Amino acid sequence: MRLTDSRHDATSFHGCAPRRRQSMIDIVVADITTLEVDAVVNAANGALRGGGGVDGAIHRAAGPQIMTELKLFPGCPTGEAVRTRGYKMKAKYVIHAVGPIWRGGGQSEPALLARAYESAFARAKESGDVKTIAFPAISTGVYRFPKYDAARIALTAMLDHESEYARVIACLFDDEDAVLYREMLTSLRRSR
Ligand code: AR6
Repeated sequence: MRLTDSRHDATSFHGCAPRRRQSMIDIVVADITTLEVDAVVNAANGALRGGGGVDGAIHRAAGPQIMTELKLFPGCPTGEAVRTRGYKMKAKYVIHAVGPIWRGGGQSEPALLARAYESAFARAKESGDVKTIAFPAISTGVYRFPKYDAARIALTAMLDHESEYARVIACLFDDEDAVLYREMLTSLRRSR
C-alpha cells in the first residue's frame, strides 16, 4: 500500500488545470532499499559496522563494498551522519545517520534525533547532486524512540528542507506508521 500526503495530488482549479505540486514530501510504505531516489538515509549505529533493521537491509542491498567504504570512518557520534555510495542499490548515495537510543527522554534524545535529520540533510546537500532523498523512521525500531514524537521531529526537519529538493520521501515500514505521519504532516503544515 502506498500512502501520499493528500496535498500532493491537488489540482489547481476545478480539476481542469495542469497538476500543480504543492507538497514535496511523500509518505510511502515500502522497503527503503527498493526506492529510486538519489539518496537513501540509513538508521545506523555509532560504530558504522552494520546491524539489523533498516541498516541490515541496506547493507544486504548495497553489497559488501559499502562496508569497505564505511571502514574509512572511525565511527560516527550520535546526531551525526556520514555519506557513502549506494553500490548495488538504485540510490547513488547512502547517508548513514545515527539516531539516539531512547533512555526515557532525559538524555537530550529529541534534540539528538533532530540533529540526526539535520546532519543527513547536510550530507545530502554537500554531495551537490541529490534531488530526491528517502528517510526511514530513525530510532523508532531497536532504539525505541516513541513514534509520535519521532514523527513530529522527522517531519519538522523535512518541512524545513522540502523546498531544496524535488522529492523528500518519508519511508515507513507499516501502514500504521504511515497514518501517523500523514496526520502529523497535516497538523504541522496547519501550524506553519
Ligand atoms: N525499509 C524501511 N523501513 C524499515 C526497514 C526497511 N527495509 N526495515 C526496518 N524499517 P531500526 P533504529 C523501519 O531498528 O531504531 C540497527 O541494528 C523499522 O520498522 O532499523 O534507528 C542499527 O545498526 C523502524 O520503524 O533503526 C542500529 O544498531 C525504523 O525502520 C539500530 O538498529 C527504524 O528501525 C538503530 O535502531
